[in-house]
Amino acid sequence: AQLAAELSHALERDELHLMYQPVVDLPTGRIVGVEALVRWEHPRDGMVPPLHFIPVAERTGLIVPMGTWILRTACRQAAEWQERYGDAAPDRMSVNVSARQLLEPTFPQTVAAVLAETGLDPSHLTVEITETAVFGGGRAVETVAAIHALGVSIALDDFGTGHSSLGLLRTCPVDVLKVDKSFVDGVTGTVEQEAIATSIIEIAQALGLRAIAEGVETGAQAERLHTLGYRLAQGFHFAKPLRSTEIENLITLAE
Ligand code: G
Ligand code: G
Ligand code: MN
Ligand code: NA
Repeated sequence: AQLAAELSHALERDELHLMYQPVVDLPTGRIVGVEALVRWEHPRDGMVPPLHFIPVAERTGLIVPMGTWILRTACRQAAEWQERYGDAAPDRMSVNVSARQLLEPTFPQTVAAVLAETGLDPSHLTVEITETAVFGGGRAVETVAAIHALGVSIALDDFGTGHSSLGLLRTCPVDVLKVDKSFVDGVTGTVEQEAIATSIIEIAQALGLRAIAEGVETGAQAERLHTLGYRLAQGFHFAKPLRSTEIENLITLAE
């Protein structure tokens, strides 16, 4: 209850900020995208991890205004990078959206308003949803379809760990599969474990979807994923979530 009360002031007191984790093109090593990840710097307790406060924000409904702030901040940052660096800027900004936000029928209008306000072209935005978020109700799928219709990409986060992975690919417009770290860990494990990562890239290729391998921690995993046909990857091996200025240093270095 204490946390919920303090969290409700965090937005207005400017205690939240975003970090950005690079998504890397395996063949070239180029940063082709970033995923925005929210952080709460509590005035007394220091950094509170999202795994602690996102569930609280979901329960209280605070995730709705907080999610809009996250979306606006990420889109503003992406628009600024596009303007400043052009083709050298990461092509895509990925934003996590929780189940609770998808239950708001007005959410697609919020996305449209944020794109208009920030001037970000929808082709530069990806919204990450989980399988579980869209599994619950038909309404969430309609909401996702409306966002997709704006020209925004839809990514299925933690792919393979939820409830209805494969059926969902038929009913919900999806552009990107984010392959869960548990399967990425398997590529340097047994033949059976590797077979899952292989099957997922085959599904992605057959359906014309992009696949991003998540949680890549070693060079051996990165090489193996590339050999299996993966093109995009994210993880501590390449970069942890970074401050915007650190991303800018990387862009300038690569230019
Ligand atoms: O860095 P990591 O500790 O950032 O994130 C932990 C969890 O919190 C992940 O499941 C991630 O998807 C979620 N998360 C991080 N940032 C956001 C955000 O901006 N919105 C939502 N809904 N979830 C987030
Ligand atoms: O659920 P989602 O995929 O949005 O969560 C992203 C989370 O994964 C964040 O907490 C982020 O900090 C974390 N993360 C990113 N790369 C790695 C990695 O290589 N290893 C581990 N253990 N976590 C990672
Ligand atoms: Mn994510
Ligand atoms: Na994920």
